[in-house]
Amino acid sequence: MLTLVVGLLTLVFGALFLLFSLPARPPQSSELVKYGTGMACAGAALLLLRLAAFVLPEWNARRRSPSLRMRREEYARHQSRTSAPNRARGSEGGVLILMLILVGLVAALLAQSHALARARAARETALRERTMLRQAAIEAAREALQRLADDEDLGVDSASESWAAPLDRETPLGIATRVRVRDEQARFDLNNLGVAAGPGRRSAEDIVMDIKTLCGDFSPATRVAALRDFIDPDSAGPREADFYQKLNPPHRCADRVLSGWREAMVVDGWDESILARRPRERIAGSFDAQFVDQVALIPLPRTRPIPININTASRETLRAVMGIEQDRLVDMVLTLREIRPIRQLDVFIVTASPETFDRLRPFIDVRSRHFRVHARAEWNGRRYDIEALAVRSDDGRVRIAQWVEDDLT
Ligand SMILES: [Ca+2]
Ligand SMILES: [Ca+2]
Repeated sequence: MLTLVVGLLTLVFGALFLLFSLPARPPQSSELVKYGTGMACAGAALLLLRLAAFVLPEWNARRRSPSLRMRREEYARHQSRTSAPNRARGSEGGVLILMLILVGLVAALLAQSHALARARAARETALRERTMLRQAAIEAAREALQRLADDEDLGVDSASESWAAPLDRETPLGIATRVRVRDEQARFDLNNLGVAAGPGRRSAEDIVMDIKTLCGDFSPATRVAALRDFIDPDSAGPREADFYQKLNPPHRCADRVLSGWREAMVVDGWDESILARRPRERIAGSFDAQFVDQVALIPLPRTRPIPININTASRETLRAVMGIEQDRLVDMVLTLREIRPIRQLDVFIVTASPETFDRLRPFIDVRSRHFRVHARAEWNGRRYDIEALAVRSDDGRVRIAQWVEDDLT
């Protein structure tokens, strides 16, 4: 009886496994087929064994000897009259409990295997989608970098050039990609604070103070000096290594160019609020510029300042770099570049004095070498972002100076 029940159950569960394997996907289905085939074979073997060991010999014996059959029947009747019912019931109860335990075990095994396979399939799907999104974002970024390299006029750069146009696409797989290329030299690079001003030249510190003033901060000197000390390689100043070592907890003074905004937030007097956009209506007039729109952080060491591009910089950045008092010069630049991008800096010598031109020369240019590429791929509510800092040399070759990937899924 036991072999019959166990054999039948194993066979049935083997068949169930095989049935489950039909709608399942490759890694899951092959495992289910493996389990199912094994169990079905074991069940069938058990039933065959029972057939060969008990059923066939009994059937043969009965067929050959009618007297034996009669004796068996008489014995069975006798057993049923005496203690047999109790024993049979006990044996049937044992088989039933065993059967239930077996059913439970197999069901648990089946459920666990199913859950594991589903979790694995979900992980694999997520990984596949992430790879697809990443590939699409890389492809989009690569196309933007190629457009930068293909710039036909490397002598001048303006916001109307093809590399500056937004690039929105959809891949054949339905992944939406968008790329934006930002001229990093349209803004003033705060890392210029690490370069000492030459004689007769405007200092980066004065420029950053003018930016802060245009943004409504009328007492920026201490904060700007702290940022300068943090970036410049020397240790002469009020906010150098000794100041940061005395803090609790102490931290290091960078004394080099900053690689990102997080580093700038360590500087005494600087925090996230400096990068937050202020409501325009709070300060009316010409002091409502947004600091975050005027500045950049190009994480490259330098011996000379990285200039702004006067063809792409905003009015506020132009005012800060040339000096708040240089409105005439700023207006002239804005008027000239409306007509066509400014190709030569000679125009400054005509409008401003040679001294003014000399003072500003390290901070102004008509072309750009540093670009920030933002590529995003989106599909099915998942997002993948790539941000790259591209540096274009004078011969048009583009190299990646910084590459950051952000999986926003
Ligand atoms: Ca160009
Ligand atoms: Ca320093």
